Amino acid sequence: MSNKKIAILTDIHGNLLLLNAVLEELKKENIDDYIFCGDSITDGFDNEKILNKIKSLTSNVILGNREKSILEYDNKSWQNKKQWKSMLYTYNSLSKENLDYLKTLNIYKIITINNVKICISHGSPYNVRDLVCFNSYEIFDKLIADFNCDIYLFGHTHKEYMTKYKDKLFINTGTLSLPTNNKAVSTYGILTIDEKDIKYTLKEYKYDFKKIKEYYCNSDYHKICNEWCNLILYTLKYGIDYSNIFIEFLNKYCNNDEEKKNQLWEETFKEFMQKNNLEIL
Ligand SMILES: [Mn+2]
Repeated sequence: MSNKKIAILTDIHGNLLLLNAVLEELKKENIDDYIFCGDSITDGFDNEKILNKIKSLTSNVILGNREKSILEYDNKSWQNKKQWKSMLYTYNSLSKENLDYLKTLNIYKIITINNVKICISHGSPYNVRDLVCFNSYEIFDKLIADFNCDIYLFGHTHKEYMTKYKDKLFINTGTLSLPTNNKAVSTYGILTIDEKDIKYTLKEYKYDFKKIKEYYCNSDYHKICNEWCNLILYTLKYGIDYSNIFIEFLNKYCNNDEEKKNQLWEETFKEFMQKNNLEIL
């Protein structure tokens, strides 16, 4: 049985620049296969190219909450709603071929490599939006009972960890493009599996923010989805989850009222940026 080296990538969120940069780094590693743990698209503009790339690399791909939202879109509720501009941008940018490709994906997948059973999911195999952390032992116990795998892979939280529990590995490789640990880096993982041993390494890729800024600011996404694009850019610059922090800030005024969110979107965004001393790009 030969060594197998597997690269694990998650939460690419539409950033082809970082996907390509990390794939370039992985060329040095002699990777045998890839695993993608969801949220590959939305929040950026290269959604088509990313799906084409992923499809060409592997079949170890599952749905994140972002892909699931795209698939469940009713073709009307995001129209003329500023808070949904970015999601609508992604939906409109996808070809029928790639929408059909997304329909073939499940929210979890179990694969076997050198007799090691790996469960791939985004939130969890139960729900794409589950938040599984390094110490979610109750969920770990349920997963062991329900799926009997050796390794469980997650995405979604953008927080990397590796927990060994009851002789199983529970791993989140973080995120390629929306860091949250006050660190402007992409994180991904490499699993090496041979007959007797499983080795896991977390990798960091330090990107040049200037290039990221150029990449976004030269796109039509920056014009069409300017507010969201700014929040994504500052998340990348500082490793602070500005998009979620902004949504919480907006919700204080809107109580999840969709019409109010639409009305207050722009002025609340300006207020938010000012309060955080962030210049609008
Ligand atoms: Mn997610």
